[in-house]
Amino acid sequence: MKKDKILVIGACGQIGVELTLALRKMYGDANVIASDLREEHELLKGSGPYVSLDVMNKEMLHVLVIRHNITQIYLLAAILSATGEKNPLLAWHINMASLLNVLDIAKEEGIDKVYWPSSIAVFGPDSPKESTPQHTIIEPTTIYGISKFAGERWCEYYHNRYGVDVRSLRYPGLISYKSAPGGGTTDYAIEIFHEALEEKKYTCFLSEGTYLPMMYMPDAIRATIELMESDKGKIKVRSSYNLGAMSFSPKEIAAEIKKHIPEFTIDYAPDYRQAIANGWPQSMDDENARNDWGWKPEYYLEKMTADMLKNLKETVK
Ligand code: NAD
Ligand code: AKB
Repeated sequence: MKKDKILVIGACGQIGVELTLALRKMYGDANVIASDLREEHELLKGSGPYVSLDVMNKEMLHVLVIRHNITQIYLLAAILSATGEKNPLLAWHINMASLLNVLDIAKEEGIDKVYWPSSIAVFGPDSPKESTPQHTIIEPTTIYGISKFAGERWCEYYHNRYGVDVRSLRYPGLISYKSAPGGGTTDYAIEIFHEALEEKKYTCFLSEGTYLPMMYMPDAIRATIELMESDKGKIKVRSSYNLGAMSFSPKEIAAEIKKHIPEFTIDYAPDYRQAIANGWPQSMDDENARNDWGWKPEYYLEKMTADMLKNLKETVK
């Protein structure tokens, strides 16, 4: 078992639950402290220590880090794209202050490693849409994307200026069955499975031809851990790595689900999230991640759909 003490902030969210459980397997239950504003998630209960924490409270966070001799911090608390557009100033405030609190404490306390996710949302309408490169025009138009891009610059700055070993991935839309998504534009790709099983029909808030980069949660958890476990010298990108797996449209995922549930139907009623999706890439070029630390996805549309339906059916039973 590895000797480290890890703090996961935002542990009750879509990624946090699964990442915390994966880290507990690797580092030992007692060595991974889950924390969140919300009540402890059902799947985390009994699996290890849980602390109620508002990451905006820097003093409290600092005390927690010192008291538990924390050596690694995973910061997952954030306001996502769709929710962010409803209250842009709040989204900016939370997304930036949470990161700066963590980076600054990491610098002060000599934390070994920090993980903070960015997103495909850093790209904007003028970025290339297909196989969007690591380095290209980055002019995000959502407050979420703007905060992620600024966050990337801060990560690189803290690494270059203070030597903080902070690592980051630009996740695509993440698809999972264990924990619910938290207010994103890509959430349709999770809702569609629940509605297909429960109602046999789904009204999608994006139009049928909206292609977006997506990833199945097991791949995202593995990518995160592989990045964090890589030798320092292999990490050449200190802002955030492009990360890719699959790209599909609502029409394509509906057709894939129909192979398993023939009576399933879909219709479309695009709302304000369509404009957000229109500004994002359709697929990602993740060559840097592949070359630097060996990234390779395992799930594409067909395999992910079969696995989602199998697991959701078991959960509903
Ligand atoms: P989520 O909304 O599901 O979870 C975030 C968690 O943070 C929630 O449990 C929430 O209660 C907690 N939180 C919010 N404010 C807090 C505060 N002040 N103090 C402590 N906890 C607080 O989000 P997620 O989908 O798990 O995303 C985690 C990270 O990954 C975010 O930075 C997000 O931008 C990024 N990301 C997610 C996706 C995706 O598809 N899920 C894609 C790209 C990037
Ligand atoms: C969102 O839709 O906001 C997230 C993301 C791609 O960052 N899923």
